[in-house]
Amino acid sequence: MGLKIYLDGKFVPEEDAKVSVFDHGFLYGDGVFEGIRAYHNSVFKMKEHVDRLYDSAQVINMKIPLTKEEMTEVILETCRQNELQDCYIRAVVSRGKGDLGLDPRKCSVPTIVCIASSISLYPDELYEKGMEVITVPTRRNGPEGVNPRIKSLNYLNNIMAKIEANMAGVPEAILLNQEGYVAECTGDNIFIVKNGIVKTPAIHIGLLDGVTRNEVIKLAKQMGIEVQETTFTRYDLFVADEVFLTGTAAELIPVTTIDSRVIGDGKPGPVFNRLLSGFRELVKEPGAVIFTETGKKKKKCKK
Ligand code: PXG
Repeated sequence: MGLKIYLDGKFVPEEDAKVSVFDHGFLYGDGVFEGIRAYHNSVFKMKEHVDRLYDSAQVINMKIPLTKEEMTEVILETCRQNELQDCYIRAVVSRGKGDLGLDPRKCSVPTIVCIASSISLYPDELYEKGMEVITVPTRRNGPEGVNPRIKSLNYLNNIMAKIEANMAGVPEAILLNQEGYVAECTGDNIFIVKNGIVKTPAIHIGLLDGVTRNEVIKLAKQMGIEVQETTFTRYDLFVADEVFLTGTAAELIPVTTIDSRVIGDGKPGPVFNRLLSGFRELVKEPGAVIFTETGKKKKKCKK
């Protein structure tokens, strides 16, 4: 059975979910998005994702024609329409339909899409054995260009890095910034552990302010582990005791080799294991509820 997609105020079957070829999201990558996850009938960190979506839109000077409350409801209703209680949700807002010129003033209304689908996860084996990654020649966009804090529809920088990872036969790539400091991966943030201290690149060096990243920082602090948001290089990656990645899809995933160097003792480390267990407890806490008892009753009444 196909998905029901939210498109500009309506739910339509996926085969009818079509956007104009004059949409500036298509022509120029002019727009913003979020990747969100629902666990056991509840959307994880809804507010954080909706806030980031509106911040991204604000920075590109695009007014989303829904309030945050309405957007929250669109996301929940998309899960309901597809009867999904554990899923990956993609909310997309593009500049909308314009003409062939790049002037956004020609686009009168942003296009809003929300998709909820089953999630494709990394295989369990990677969580147990760890992942091989490489650093790639493509550098992360600098904050003075398209700031990586904007979760924009222009992911070419990350896609270039992903191609380089694909060519090397590994699932993820680490991007450095223009100065050679470690920034992040194509769709994940990065952490290292050295002498019991958890370190992750500071936001200002140019990376996405990841929702999972922030939860992991909070968790580590709650566990009494020192956390530093700082700068570090490939050297620090190679000599780290542990390296792991964080993201909505991946949650926390251990890295065991980088550019063929074995990290630590080549298996997921103790700090990683504690943080992953902590995170998996966190996702069980109730968040924005998809199906409430009253919601279910309402659905029945309509039939
Ligand atoms: N950095 C980048 C560049 C991202 O796109 C993250 C970090 C992690 O952030 P969150 O907020 O999810 O903890 C992301 C988000 C995919 C996919 O299909 C993943 C992301 C975005 C788009 C697609 O793997 N990750």
